[in-house]
Parts: sequence; structure tokens; C-alpha cells
Amino acid sequence: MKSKIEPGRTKTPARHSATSPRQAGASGPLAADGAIRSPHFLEYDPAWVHNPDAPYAVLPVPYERTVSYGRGTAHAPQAILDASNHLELFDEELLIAPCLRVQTLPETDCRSGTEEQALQAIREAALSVMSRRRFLMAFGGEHTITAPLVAAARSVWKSLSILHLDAHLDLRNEYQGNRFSHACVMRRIMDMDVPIVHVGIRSLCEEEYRLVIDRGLCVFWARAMAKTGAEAWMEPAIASLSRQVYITMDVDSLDPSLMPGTGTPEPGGLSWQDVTGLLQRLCSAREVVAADIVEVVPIPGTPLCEYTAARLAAKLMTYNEQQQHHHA
Ligand SMILES: [Mn+2]
Repeated sequence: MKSKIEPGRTKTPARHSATSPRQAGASGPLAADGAIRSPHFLEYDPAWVHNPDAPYAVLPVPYERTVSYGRGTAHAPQAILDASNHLELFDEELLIAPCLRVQTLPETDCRSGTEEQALQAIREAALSVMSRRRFLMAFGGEHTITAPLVAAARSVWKSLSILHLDAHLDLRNEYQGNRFSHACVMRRIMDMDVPIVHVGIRSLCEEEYRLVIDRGLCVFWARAMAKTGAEAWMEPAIASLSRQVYITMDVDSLDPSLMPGTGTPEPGGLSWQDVTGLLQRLCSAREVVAADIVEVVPIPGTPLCEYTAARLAAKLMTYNEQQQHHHA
């Protein structure tokens, strides 16, 4: 496994300088290509970045083996970490600086070995965090990685259900001859007998439609959500989830105007307010135990997609942290 841990670095001065965060200079070591490389989530904090007792752990998972359309998601974890260094620490909505205590783990080895071996390595890395009831945030990579992540979560939390944000159902039994394709990931999770609530769906095949009807699956369709407005779908979606929730966020659930960098974009997606509103309510109503953000494909020349993904991850951790304080 390749370690990307950097030697101790002092806190970046960038964030609080007069210039905008993005213009405000390097926040990590320079790579050979001159790009900034930051192997940690959020600003470097020597107390937590390498600390296995941190309540939050970020796992970079650059898995890209079965993508069927746009490529490049293997570059996303590093791009999201880089972008996260430019986030404001102060939350504009909650009006607090949450001081998230986040360990950033070395990325999992997704290139060598067989598909099964790579997925097993992801499961083991996740389990090492979850078995101590720490919050895991994984950055893909393609959606395939959610199966081993959920398998690990399911072995720790007995009353687990899945919130699945996606444009697609990903419920094919196999795709292009592969049962581990990104297009089959939720079917593999259904095989584990974990209840799933699908939100934002606007693309499916006939096989998937039959499955929805025959098994009475819980699907919140993007078209209906847009018609009724958030108040009508958020509470029923949350009410359909069990006490402990794993969230998998395929970024193509967001509208492509907000998230153009993804392998299989689909028009008509969720807004930023839709998704963050849902996450906030969910964190106050349920115990969110872990999450992943998958299928980001960075676009050269704009940091929009990786920045939005980093912001989404920080938002979820902040909502979760706020509830921890309320419950304490
Ligand atoms: Mn998708």
C-alpha cells in the first residue's frame, strides 16, 4: 500500500488571509507536475490528521475498474482532499466553527490484485474504523466501493439501513457481464438484506423497474420530488429509514449544472439545498454512522466538482457533530 502521509506541516495561513481561499497559496506539498497535493481532509491539524482516535476518519478509495462511460473517478479522492483545504472552517448556516476532528487514512490499494482482493481491502480498511464506532467518510472512486463499505457497516450496526442518493437505481443483477459493476452495486447491497431508500432517481432499465414493482421498493423519484417540493418528500424519506443509517451519495444525484463532473450525468437532479436540507434533518432524526461520496470525475480547469464534494462531506460531518453535542 502506498502511503501518502506527509511529514508534519504547520497549519496553513491561507484561510484567514485577506485574499480568497482559492488564491491564497499552497496548502500542501508540490507534486512533480507542480500541482498541489494535500493528503489530508480539511486544514492540517497535527492533533488529528494521523490520529487513530479521531472521531471522524476519511478513507480515499481510488477504485476505477468498471466505469462504462466517462472515466477519471480514480483521481477524485486526491482532488477532493486538495479542495477540502480551501473550505471555510466557519459554517455559514449553523454559524459555528465546528472544529471537526478528522483522521485521513492512507488510500486503499485499488490497482493491484483482483477485483475481489481490492474490494476485500476496502472492507477491511472500513471495518478497522467502524468497529470502534468512529464515523467513516469514504471518497470514491466508482460506486462499486459501496458494497464492501456497507458490508463492513452491517457487521457492526445491527439496525442498519441505507440512504441511497443517485440518479440511477444501480439494481441490475449484472452489467457487461460483471456483478461487481458500478451499475449493480445496490443489487449487491440488496443481496445483504439491508433496507434501502432510493432518492433522486431519474434513470432506470426495465429489469430495475420490474424489481421496484415486484418487491415494492422505496423509491423517491426526482420528477415527483421536484413537483411536490422538499416538505412533501423529506419527512417520508427519513421515516422510511431505520435507527442507524449509512449514506451513499453518488454525485450524479445532484443536478449536472451543479455537478457536471461525473461518469454518467443525468439532467433533472437535486439542488444543493435539497441535499443539505435532507442531511441536516436526517442527522437530527437518526444516527448516521458512515457515508461515501462516489463517482466524482474532476474536470480540468475548474475545481467545482471536487470542491462541491468536499463541501458536502464537511456539511454532513458538521450536522453530525452538532447532533453529537446535543445528545451529549
Ligand atoms: Mn449514478
